[in-house]
Amino acid sequence: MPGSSKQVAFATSNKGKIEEARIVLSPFGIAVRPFNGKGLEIQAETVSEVAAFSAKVASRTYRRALIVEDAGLFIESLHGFPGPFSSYSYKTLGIGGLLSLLDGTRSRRASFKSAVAYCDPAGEPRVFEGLVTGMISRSPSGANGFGFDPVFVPSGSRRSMGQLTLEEKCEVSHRGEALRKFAAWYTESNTGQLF
Ligand code: ITT
Repeated sequence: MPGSSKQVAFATSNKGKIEEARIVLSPFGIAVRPFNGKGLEIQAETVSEVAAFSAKVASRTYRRALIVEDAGLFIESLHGFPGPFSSYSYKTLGIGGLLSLLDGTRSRRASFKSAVAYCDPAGEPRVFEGLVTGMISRSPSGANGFGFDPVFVPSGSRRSMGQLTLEEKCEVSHRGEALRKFAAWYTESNTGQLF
């Protein structure tokens, strides 16, 4: 029912993702309910496969409709690393370790990819993708956002995502794009709880 208010459960352990989803989805009249039950995460080459699998398993396990989002940082000169290993790389290498891997490399081009997967207990997952291209800076700057934001400078920006407000980040980010695609479908579809 277009124009009506809906809500969606977002299964994630990352509070930053919840904040960003609220910023992007509230103008569509979609309220975000954090849900602590993401379940299994497979290792796969694409964020879409990971998100689709997690959403399907979690929706069946918890018997509820929900979204899951998987994201990763893909660095060209490292052949796409950390990509699907972004979460693990952030926890182990950290920002400093990632910058060391780029010492002496000429190209610092990179992109963030996001996949938002929606699934209900009886259905198959629907996946919405987003991408932002940019560069890895030589040193971190800014304290906003999370993860690798302080070293990622989106194309056309002079500031890192860590220096952008969350609203500015969401206008250009991979997650913002994927969530807006999800919202366009969700507001028009018959699915989702009205409140
Ligand atoms: P959930 O799986 O519980 O949702 P997570 O933080 O583990 O939370 P991902 O596996 O999707 O989420 O994210 C992989 C990592 O990629 C994440 O931990 C960050 O280090 C990095 N990352 C993803 N999106 C990012 C963003 O918008 N800004 C900065 N770093 C990001």
